[in-house]
Amino acid sequence: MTELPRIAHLPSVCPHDCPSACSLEVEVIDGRSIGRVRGSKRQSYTDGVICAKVARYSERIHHPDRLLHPLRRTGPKGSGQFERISWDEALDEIARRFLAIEHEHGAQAIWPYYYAGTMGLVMRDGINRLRHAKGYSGQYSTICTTMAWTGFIAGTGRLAGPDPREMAKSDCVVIWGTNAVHTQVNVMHHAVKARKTRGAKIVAIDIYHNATLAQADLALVLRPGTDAALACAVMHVLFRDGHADRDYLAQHTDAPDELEAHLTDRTPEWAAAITGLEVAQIEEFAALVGTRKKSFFRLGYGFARQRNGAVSMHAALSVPTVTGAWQYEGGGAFHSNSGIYKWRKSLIEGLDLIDPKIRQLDQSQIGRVLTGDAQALRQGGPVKALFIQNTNPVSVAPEQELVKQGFGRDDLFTVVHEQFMTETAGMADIVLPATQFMEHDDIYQGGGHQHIMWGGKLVDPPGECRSNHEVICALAERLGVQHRGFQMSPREIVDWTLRESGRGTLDELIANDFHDVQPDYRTAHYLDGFGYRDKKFRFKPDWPKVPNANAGTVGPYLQMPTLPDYWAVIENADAEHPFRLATSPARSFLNSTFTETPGSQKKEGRPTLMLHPDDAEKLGIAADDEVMVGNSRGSVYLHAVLFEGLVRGVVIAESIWPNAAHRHGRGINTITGADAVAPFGGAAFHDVKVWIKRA
Ligand SMILES: Nc1nc2c(c(=O)[nH]1)N[C@H]1C(S)=C(S)[C@@H](COP(=O)(O)OP(=O)(O)OC[C@H]3O[C@@H](n4cnc5c(=O)[nH]c(N)nc54)[C@H](O)[C@@H]3O)O[C@H]1N2
Ligand SMILES: Nc1nc2c(c(=O)[nH]1)N[C@H]1C(S)=C(S)[C@@H](COP(=O)(O)OP(=O)(O)OC[C@H]3O[C@@H](n4cnc5c(=O)[nH]c(N)nc54)[C@H](O)[C@@H]3O)O[C@H]1N2
Ligand code: SF4
Ligand SMILES: [Mo]
Repeated sequence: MTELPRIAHLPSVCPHDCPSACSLEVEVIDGRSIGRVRGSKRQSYTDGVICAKVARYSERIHHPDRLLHPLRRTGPKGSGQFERISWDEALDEIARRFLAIEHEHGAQAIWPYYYAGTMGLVMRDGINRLRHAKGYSGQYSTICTTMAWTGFIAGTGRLAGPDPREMAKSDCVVIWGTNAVHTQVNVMHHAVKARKTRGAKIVAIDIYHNATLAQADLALVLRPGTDAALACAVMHVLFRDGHADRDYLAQHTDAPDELEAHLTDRTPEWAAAITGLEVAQIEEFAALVGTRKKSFFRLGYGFARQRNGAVSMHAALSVPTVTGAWQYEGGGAFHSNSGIYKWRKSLIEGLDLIDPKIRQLDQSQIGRVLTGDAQALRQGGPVKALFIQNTNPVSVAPEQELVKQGFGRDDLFTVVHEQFMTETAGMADIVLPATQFMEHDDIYQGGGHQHIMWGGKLVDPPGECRSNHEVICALAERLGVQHRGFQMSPREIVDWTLRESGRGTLDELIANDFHDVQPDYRTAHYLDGFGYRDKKFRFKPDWPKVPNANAGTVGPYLQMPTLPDYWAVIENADAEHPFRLATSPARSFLNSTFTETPGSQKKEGRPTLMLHPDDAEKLGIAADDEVMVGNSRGSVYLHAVLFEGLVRGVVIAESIWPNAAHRHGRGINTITGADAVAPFGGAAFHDVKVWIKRA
């Protein structure tokens, strides 16, 4: 190996679950420790910009509380009493218990459970190879993307859109239902470029006057779950004022005349009553996107985390279709590029071993699954063992009371592979210490952009930490299952996957750190047609048939509106629950990650509830008072922050704090619901009716 200078600047990739998937430049000191982390200037979507929490990553990688050794529980479940054991003892015990459970209850009694704590393809998805090789229960991953992706694909037929760097070439950037300043800072970077260089307007649409709206030229604060009403009224005005591109509509869409007729009575007055916006605001927004054909709609996840979320996403997506914005550089709509990569994942995930008869358990319903809900178990036997990587359900999953009951079961054997003693690890029987991204090799892709990126190992892990891949392979050996993926290194797996997917070789990727795989302009703008066989955009999607992966229909999908419309299936406020709560993301946390770093803790302070001063007064609540917020699922304690930038009756708890940061250890997901959202499932984290009182 060549001698490195005392401080080397080495390339890497942020592995966290964030659409920005930033290319990084990391200061590595003496080949051993991490200094500052910066955004790569070479990768043109990152363009030198990253968020503050990752810039101070040395706090997280060199954190004194990192797990360093395997642990076995010695006290009661959740007591925090563990003893140190060796890796061999840990792996032998896991294998012995898994085999015994399989023998007694069948392989489907074991549920490997994972999510996107790392977005590296090998480390994130390798768990599925073990799952498929053993015939363990499947995971239907619904906690994040299901409603948003379904709503987008419903219109376009494909999960892709114009090059997101085109935001900088737009005349109007519409940031809808994403708090980009918190959740994907690069969107702001490109949008602000457009404002500086060409006088573009930035429109931001949310349910509170958040950090993104503070930077917008037009900030629209509407009632939660009413976005489709706004979209319909905007389209009404576009048709009324001659800003609909009728030639484009005739050529590229399925039912423009029906849409126009349907919108006749979806007036700004109609939408104002539903959304709480002023008629003049709706008119102003419609005039902006009607006259500025280069309008770029950057559609986020947040507004789809409502029980009508798929319908809202599809309605918002329909607006640039009516104006024909897709035809222009800097115009159209973008949500995610996850559809462009088309990986061959048979080696990573062991897809050749899948048995389609095995049940798929809903990730979001882990509380119901573990407490024996027959429907959640798909009428099958109980789950007797969990094997968890890259996720922290005893904090982030809805219906926490059930989740905690489930994890507390004495007859459940739980293994958690983690970097920290999270609230999930705290409930485990065996805890295994995991590497962080700079301590292992992996490949990454951008959801909010179009790069494939290499993140190589930069430093040795502390203590006895092992990567997900190492653990999966070691378990496979002890469980007696075969697949060549278990015999290969991450580098070999990545090289094979790249070659088979037509993306060159690993050496080529490493030589350049990343590849820009943006589809050509005509494809990205759907100029030669949308993703459906007849090439038409769907204003009238056939909801049950929308091509979003492994979907079975759930919820009131038969009542979904056929054309874009306000669909009143949200948890509307009622006499006992006069308020609507959303659990919007905090800036310095990323889900439950970074709740352990001092820099982030200091920035966030304590768990709070933002409420309108008039609502507070009515409830006799003053700033800083402790308040109780609840519904039929339970109740939580937070501290009041009075905030004018809210619609009356709406409250926000920026999240996700550990349960332990709240009184009685009951965190915000105590009161969120796990009922599956139509048409294909998902959790409506921002759609919660509650009562509020002074504690
Ligand atoms: N700092 C930080 N960054 C993150 C995360 C984090 O927790 N913190 N999480 C990461 C993950 S896993 C994901 S999936 C992405 C998600 O990132 P986003 O796409 O930004 O989605 P959300 O974070 O769910 O919510 C975004 C906004 O939607 C708003 N919202 C809620 N309901 C409605 C509604 O009915 N209408 C409208 N118009 N707006 C509504 C919320 O108030 C919030 O401001 O962010 C990632 N990045
Ligand atoms: N109330 C409310 N709840 C929400 C949301 C919300 O907006 N509001 N958002 C939801 C969304 S969008 C999502 S995506 C989920 C996300 O929820 P989670 O999937 O739980 O995401 P994180 O909290 O970031 O937890 C990821 C965990 O993975 C671990 N990890 C990271 N890298 C590795 C690795 O290489 N190996 C191993 N073994 N572990 C690793 C980290 O230490 C961390 O504890 O939360 C959901 N929950
Ligand atoms: S913005 Fe997102 S991808 Fe970029 S460094 Fe921060 S968390 Fe990572
Ligand atoms: Mo997410």
